[in-house]
Amino acid sequence: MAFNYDSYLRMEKMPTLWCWGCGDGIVLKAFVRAVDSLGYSKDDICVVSGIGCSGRFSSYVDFNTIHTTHGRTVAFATGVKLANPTKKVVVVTGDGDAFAIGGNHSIHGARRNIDLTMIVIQNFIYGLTNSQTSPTTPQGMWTVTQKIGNIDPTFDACKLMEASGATFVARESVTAPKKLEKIFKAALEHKGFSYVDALTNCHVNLGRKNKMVAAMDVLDWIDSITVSKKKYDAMTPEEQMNLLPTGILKQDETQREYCDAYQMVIDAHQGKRSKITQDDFEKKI
Ligand SMILES: Cc1ncc(C[n+]2csc(CCOP(=O)(O)OP(=O)(O)O)c2C)c(N)n1
Repeated sequence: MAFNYDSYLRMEKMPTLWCWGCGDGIVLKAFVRAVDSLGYSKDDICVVSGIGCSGRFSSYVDFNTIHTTHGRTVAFATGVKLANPTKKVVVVTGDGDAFAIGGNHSIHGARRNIDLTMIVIQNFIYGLTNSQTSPTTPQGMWTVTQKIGNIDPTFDACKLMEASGATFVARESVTAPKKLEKIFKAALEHKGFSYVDALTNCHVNLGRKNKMVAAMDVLDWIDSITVSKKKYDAMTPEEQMNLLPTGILKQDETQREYCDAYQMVIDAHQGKRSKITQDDFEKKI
């Protein structure tokens, strides 16, 4: 039987504002399928999104949702999670939202290892506002702010999140929706900060001016710059250049989660402990 998406969507908001052929819808479907197969109730989930095409995600899904200000998703989500530690709090954001204006929040969310799932809808451009350079726009590509070609060095969001302390980091493309769904499931099940780079096409605002007019052209380009982690790891550094590994890139279940750590602060305020010392961090709760 065909999967019934309607019960997870706000049908009154349909059709979406996403362009025809935009991969954001594939991300949404993979996410909904992941939630469904994990058996979470809709009320278990809170989706926090920012501003951008990606930001519309929270309008379309029928979970608890917050559509926040540009770049502040992780900050809002941190508050929601600390106040509701039993809920699955999911950030859905764009590459500009997450790593330009919101870069600082993303770093510190990962550093704290707070139990959020952060999904970046990675289209390599500011989509909604029509093609400004984002931190992940490849060098040499046309953007409306760098019309002779982007000179800014290309930015690997997964490496940043790994280095910042995220305990689950993964990347997958909308060209492999089943794999994307599987990665969303693993990210949602992970306790701690999980980061997923969901690569997708913006043929209208990135592709059109970069000789990739159709959605399929951008998807082919994404396929040409991605390779499974297994193959990537077997390559020489020269071969790895300009390629992005896909799959689960990091998974560490041993680190203390931030809501658990915060419980010590609550305990102190309730008179159940007098202080927090380094020893308290030697062992995982
Ligand atoms: C404080 C603030 N600065 C700038 C903007 C304008 N703005 C809205 S969306 C956006 C970029 C969105 O790009 P990205 O996060 O990559 O998301 P996409 O639209 O590609 O999904 C910008 C700069 C804003 N709304 N608020």
